[in-house]
Amino acid sequence: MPILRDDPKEAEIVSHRLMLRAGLIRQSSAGIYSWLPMGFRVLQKIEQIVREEQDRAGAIEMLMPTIQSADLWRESGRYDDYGEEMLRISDRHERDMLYGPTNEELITEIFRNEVHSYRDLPRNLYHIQWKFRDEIRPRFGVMRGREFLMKDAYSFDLTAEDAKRSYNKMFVAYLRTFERMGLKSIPMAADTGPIGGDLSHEFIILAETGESEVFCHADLVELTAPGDDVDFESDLTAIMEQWTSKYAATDEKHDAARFEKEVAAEKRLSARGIEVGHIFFFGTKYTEPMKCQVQGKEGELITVQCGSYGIGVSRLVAAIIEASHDDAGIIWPASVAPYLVGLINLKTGDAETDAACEELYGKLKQAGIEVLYDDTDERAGAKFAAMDLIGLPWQLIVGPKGLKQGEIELKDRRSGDRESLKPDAALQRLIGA
Ligand code: 5CA
Repeated sequence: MPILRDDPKEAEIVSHRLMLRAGLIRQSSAGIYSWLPMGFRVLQKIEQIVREEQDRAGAIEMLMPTIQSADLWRESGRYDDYGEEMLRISDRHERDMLYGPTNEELITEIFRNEVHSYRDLPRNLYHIQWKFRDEIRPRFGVMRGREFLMKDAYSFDLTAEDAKRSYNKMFVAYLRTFERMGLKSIPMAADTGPIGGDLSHEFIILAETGESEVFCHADLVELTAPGDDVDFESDLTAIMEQWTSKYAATDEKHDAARFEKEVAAEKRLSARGIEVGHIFFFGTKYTEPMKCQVQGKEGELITVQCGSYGIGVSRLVAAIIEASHDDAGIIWPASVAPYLVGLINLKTGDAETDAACEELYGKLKQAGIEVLYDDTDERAGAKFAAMDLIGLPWQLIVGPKGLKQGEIELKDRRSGDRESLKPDAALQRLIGA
């Protein structure tokens, strides 16, 4: 947990600064990072929320490799189109390979080889895997990296109408996913770029440091995501209507005249945002050239209708920090915090304090609560600063003075409120948190 006292010079935005200072990441080369233990824990928490919501929506997890064969990309026509962002590699036999920037071709190949009947559709397959894009300007740490972790899902349907249903499921799953991480995401009509198709939404977190310029109706900020009782097999059009009938567009799709006509002046929100997810419906863009077909009821051949759905898993670590921090450091929402509690021993080496801490540590672990124990020899001030910087939701502060009264302190990182409690009462509070 290498903590930096001073702001690193290379970091331009607060999340990058705090990720370096709190010891979450270290740069290995431009736009490529190592995840240190604390950062890795957060990355895994985020990944798990993404996984649970994909599974809930009916998508099935798998894993595809990072290295792909260029031949597949020649089939779809994207090998030349993708340009310099693609990292091209040749192996010892001088075969052209590449580090995957996305997986439409590879999943389409798997699908066409393994699935032959209409009975196997619809199907949505996803993986959580590292991607590489040789960005011209990697910047802001993991916000725009060259190597980054993405969840990408791919849906396969018989008709465009069915495909729209698959699209809606992912749309709703995304609203829930980001809300569980304490983020307010707004879906916005978006450009499709090199992925293609004509129906697409970006999921945007409003933040001053965001790279995208966005325009939307202010009421969208007030909406809450569907609850965990949402039935993904039911008709989701009412939810879609609620979230897409009001104006919301990214810079590339923005139409100033329409914005002014559809949105009253006091409701016009123009802001900056971070793109944490992007979903696409592109029909047969890949299945047509790659001849991915299944047999229909009458034995006829049907070209499969597809969409793809991405979430920037590593980018989310930075996005959450942009949305949740103060002058002292990060404030993790409990759902993604590396640990729920930080236990601070104010006088390491003092037998009574050590014993009280050890006992609390044991009981917390036994109750299944993730706890980080600071038993270093640092002075109290440094321990408080470090604990605030790394931003665990709760702090338990144990020192000889309090113990004389039989009490310890419980601090809420977000509000800063501190309360003196008997150790057992503090434990109960955390078990209920
Ligand atoms: N194949 C589609 C969907 S699976 C796709 O690749 N979409 S994407 O290009 O929009 O990327 C999906 C998500 O990955 C983005 O919304 C963004 O959150 C994240 N992302 C894209 N590029 C980067 C990058 N350079 N650094 C960090 N995250 C990125």
